[in-house]
Amino acid sequence: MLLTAARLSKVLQLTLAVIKPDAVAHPLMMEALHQRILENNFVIVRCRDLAWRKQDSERFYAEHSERFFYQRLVEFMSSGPMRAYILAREDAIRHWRELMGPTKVFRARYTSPASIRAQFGLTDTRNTTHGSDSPESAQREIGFFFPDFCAEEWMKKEEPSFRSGPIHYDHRNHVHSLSAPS
Ligand code: 3AN
Repeated sequence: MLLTAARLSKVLQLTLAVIKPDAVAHPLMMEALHQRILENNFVIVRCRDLAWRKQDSERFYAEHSERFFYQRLVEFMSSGPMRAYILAREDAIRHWRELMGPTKVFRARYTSPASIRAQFGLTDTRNTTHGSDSPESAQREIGFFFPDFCAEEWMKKEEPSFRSGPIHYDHRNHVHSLSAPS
């Protein structure tokens, strides 16, 4: 698929998106979520499938360690495979969070019925997806999931070309690139 990205004039912003174990467990749901990413004009900069040990989960969610749902969250996030993405778009953080909808699934169904959490979420913990909530957390979370990725370098060297396009979608690796996949 060829995307002509000349439409984009604002600088692309990076965010970290995760498809959580409840959704990855259902291949059709995972495919539907992947399509939502593509349909909503996100550039998929990186994509990786992984699983967490309990310690990874505890470290990632350390800020919630005093909350009543912490243990449940930690167990859940290390209960099976996940898929992580680095996404780029103008205002990527806000757009991805809007697409996910509110944290609480019942609220999402009521206030944002078209959102991902409204449509696919099971409970307030098993709510399908994660998204960074600020540029600072995006930077930290991208580093957590993609330690070899240098956001600063990508913004300097790749962002202008991805913004002005054309860009291609590589079906095999589930990412966009500047050159057509061979
Ligand atoms: P969000 O993921 O929408 O930014 P946070 O950062 O407040 O929400 O919470 C992190 C994760 O903790 C949520 N995605 C959800 O899995 C879980 N969580 C948050 N609030 C609750 C709650 N009231 N009950 C159960 N789990 C929750």
